Formats: sequence, structure tokens, C-alpha cells
Amino acid sequence: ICNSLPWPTDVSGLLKTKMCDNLPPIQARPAEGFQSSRLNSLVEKFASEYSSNPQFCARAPGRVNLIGEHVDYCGYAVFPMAIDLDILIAVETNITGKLNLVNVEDKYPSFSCDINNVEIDKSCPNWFNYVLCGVQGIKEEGGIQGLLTGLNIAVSGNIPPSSGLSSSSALVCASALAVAHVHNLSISKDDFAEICARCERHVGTQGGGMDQAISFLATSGSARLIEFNPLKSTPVTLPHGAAFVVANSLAPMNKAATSHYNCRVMECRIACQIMAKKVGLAWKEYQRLGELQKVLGKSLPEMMTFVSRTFESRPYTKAEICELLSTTEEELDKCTLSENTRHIQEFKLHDRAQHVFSEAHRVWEFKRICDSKSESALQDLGKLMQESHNSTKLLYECSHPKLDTLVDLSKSLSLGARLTGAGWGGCMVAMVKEEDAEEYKQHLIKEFYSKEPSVNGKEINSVLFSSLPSPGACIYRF
Ligand code: ADP
Ligand code: NG1
Ligand code: MG
Repeated sequence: ICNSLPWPTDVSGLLKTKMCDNLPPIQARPAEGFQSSRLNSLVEKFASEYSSNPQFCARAPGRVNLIGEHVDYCGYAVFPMAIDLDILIAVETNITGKLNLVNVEDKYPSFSCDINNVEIDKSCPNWFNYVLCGVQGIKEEGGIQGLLTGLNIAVSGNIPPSSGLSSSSALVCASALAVAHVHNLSISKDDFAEICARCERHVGTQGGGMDQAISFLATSGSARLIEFNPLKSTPVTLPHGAAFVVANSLAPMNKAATSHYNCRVMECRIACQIMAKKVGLAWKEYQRLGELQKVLGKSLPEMMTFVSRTFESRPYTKAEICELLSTTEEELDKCTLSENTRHIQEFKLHDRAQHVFSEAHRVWEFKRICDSKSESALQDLGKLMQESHNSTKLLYECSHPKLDTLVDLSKSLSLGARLTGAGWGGCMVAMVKEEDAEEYKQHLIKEFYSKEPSVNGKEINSVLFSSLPSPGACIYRF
């Protein structure tokens, strides 16, 4: 974090890069197009609520993950691209010390609190918790001296919520960016990504950092291979001739409202700790399968063999896990499990760990094939996407019957299709030949969406769309 440097609002792009490489850009508010009309409605909402105009707007995009699901929190690389759907936050400072929040959508009720006394209630999955995470993240790690300035905020989002396209992190990232901008902090994109990955955990989900990383580090025109510990992001050009189509299964899944997501994080952690203990390591020091692999110096296929030799493909009771770790339930609750997973009595270890190691391997294969520019690249990538879906469905058990239907319907006209994001509902991403994209979409409309009453009257483009890689978070000057 370049705390000593001022936020370079008044300098050219070139100088900005010299002052602190890699800052989220500050740019003119778009004067035309779709983004501009959304900004106009947001400003209207802002004015009707606060009787004034915003000083600036922070924008953070959602993402679609092409491959590498449920591996980021194990320390493994992922392969997302930002989409052009986003969260926009209009902001002005106030002198009351209050954080006032309104949303353009009535379903998200207004909220107000003392900005220097933020409390995030994990037990209530309120929308404003994500804004509070961003505020808290910058307060804790942004290097602010003294008190935070009060803010009036209006929010507008068009990322379908609870659908695996990372609406939650876009809201956290836009909020953190807004608070940092108000306080003149120069925080690099990488630092924003890491701060936001940590602070989103205040809502209770133990995420890995993919969503926040791509929201800040995305660049238009390329997907990114994102590695963790340390954070590293590499642009990867996707092969010519491929279109990525996102299809919403219309089954929402709110990650903060259930323990499904954290249960998987814990299953991987328990598998890691039992394997660490088996080879004589101090198991409490190991949280992530990726860390264990590094210490053991084994390849991913070797780790898969290790998993097969260690676990059976059946659930393990908490008592059995304690026996394998020579520990007590109290200690397991304290050292390993999150608050919302302590009630769970059975954990699957073999299948979850096998998914993680095989999926981590597929991510690197995906990158290798993209770089190879081989003639069979599209077919090879499609095959990896299909294998990834099968693994999330069968080994990780995080698919949904509607997602499986969409993936099955994609077999004839796509090269490969898979659930994207955390799953249990939400979206699927399919890779199709550009020339087949329209026919493919019509096929899904006929066979899936025409049978879904909830789509009636909705724009089909809001549930079924192609997406090109979009740029990352920025500030719009007003
Ligand atoms: P995902 O990140 O896959 O979209 P999550 O369950 O992680 O799904 O987060 C969804 C939650 O994010 C919503 O329930 C809501 O609280 C919040 N959210 C998403 N979009 C908006 C929005 N436009 N305005 C307010 N809150 C939003
Ligand atoms: P979504 O579905 O967008 O909330 C979640 C996690 C990611 C990653 C994916 C699964 C958060 C903020 N996001 O994404 O880190 O683990 O699931 O690959 O926890
Ligand atoms: Mg989310």
C-alpha cells in the first residue's frame, strides 16, 4: 500500500503509473451508452434521497469463472474474466459521521449507521453487510489516520444476485474503492484485491479471493490466470473463434445465508489436516491443500494418489475425524471449523480433495492449451470444461438439477459447459463456436427458458448472454 502517496486525481495516466504502479483508474463518467443511462438513474435516485449530487462513482465488475471452481480457498489458481455487468456506487461526503445507504431497487431497504462504529451481523444476510465489509476493510487495512468521513451512498447493480457471477464481491470492491477514494488513499489493485478478499469474510463466508482479484485486476480483452500466495495475475488470450455464453439456471443461491459453501471449505481443510498428520506434520499449522502439496513437494497427480490411499469415498463422522487427528471435538471446533459449520456431523473428504487436485490440474491444462494455439484447442478446452462440471457435480456435489439440465442441453451445440461460481444454483458458462452462438442460445430458449414461468416478461438477455472480457474496477469522476 502506497500510503505516503496522494491519490493522483489531477495527473496524467503516465505520471499516475509512476507514482504508484497499478492503481485502479480514475476516468471520465461515460457520456453515452448503457452505462451512462444507468448512471443517470443512479444520480436521480441519489438526488431524490440526499437532495444533492454525488461527487464521484465507484464501479466494480462481476465475473465469470471459466475453470477452477472451489480451488481458490485451497490456494490454487483460477481462470476468470470480468463481465460487463457491475455494481455502481454514487458517493458524497457528509459532516454527520453517518454512513447512509440507499439502493435503486426497493427490495434492498435503506440503512444508516455511524461509519466509525460498523457492526456486521453474520447471522443476517443483509445486502448492506457487503458495503460494511468494504468500509471495514479500508478502516482496518487502508492505513487511515483518525476517523472515517461520513458518506451518503446510492447503489445500483445489474449482476444477477446469488447466481455465481460475484455480485457480492463487486459490492464489497466498489465500496472499498469508494471509501479509499474519499480518504485519498493510494492503494494498488493487488492490495485492494487482498484487502477485499479478507474483509468479505466478515459476512461469514470463508472465500478464497478469486472474485475480488478479478474485479480489480481485470483488463479488457483477456481472461486471467490468477494465482494466490503471493497474488499473481497473468492475462491469457483465449483462442479465436470461441464465444462464452452465460446461462442462468434461475435457481438462486445466497452463500451467506447457508453453510453449504463453508462446509466445503472445511471439508478441504479437514482433509488437508488429516493428510498432514499422516506424514508427521504439525496438522494445526495447515489450512490449505495447496500449502500441504508445496511442503510435500508432490505433483497434483501424486496428491490424488495420496488422497486415495488416505480416505474412503464415504462421509466421516466428527468423532472419526477427531480420532484420526488425535484431538477432541472442542479443539476441532476451535482450530478447524468456522462458526456456521460446527453443527455439521459428517464430512466427505476423499471426493472433495480429489475434486480440488484434479480441478487445479485442469486450470493449468487450460492455460497450456490457450498458450499452445493448437488446432484442437477449442475441442480440448471444451473437454476440460465438461470434466470440470462432472467433478463439481459428482465429487463436490455443488451443482443443481437445473444447472445439470442446462449443461446437458449444451452437449449438442457447445464445445463444453460447466457451472460457474460456487454453484448449488446460479449460472452455467458454455464455450461455443462463434458461428454457433445464436443457434445455441435459441436452442436454450426453446428447451429451457420457454418453460420457465419466471422468465416471462423479463428480457431474455438478462438470463442468457455472451460476454467478452471487461476491464476492472474504476472511479468515474463527476
Ligand atoms: P453471488 O456473489 O454469486 O452473486 P452471493 O450469495 O455471494 O452471490 O451474494 C449475493 C448477495 O449480494 C445478495 O443476496 C445481496 O445481499 C448482495 N447483492 C448483490 N447485488 C446487489 C445489489 N445490486 N444491491 C444490493 N445488494 C446486492
Ligand atoms: P460466488 O459464487 O460468486 O459467491 C464463491 C467464492 C469464490 C470461489 C467460488 C467457487 C466468495 C466471495 N466467492 O463465488 O472465492 O470460491 O465461490 O469457485 O466467497
Ligand atoms: Mg458471492
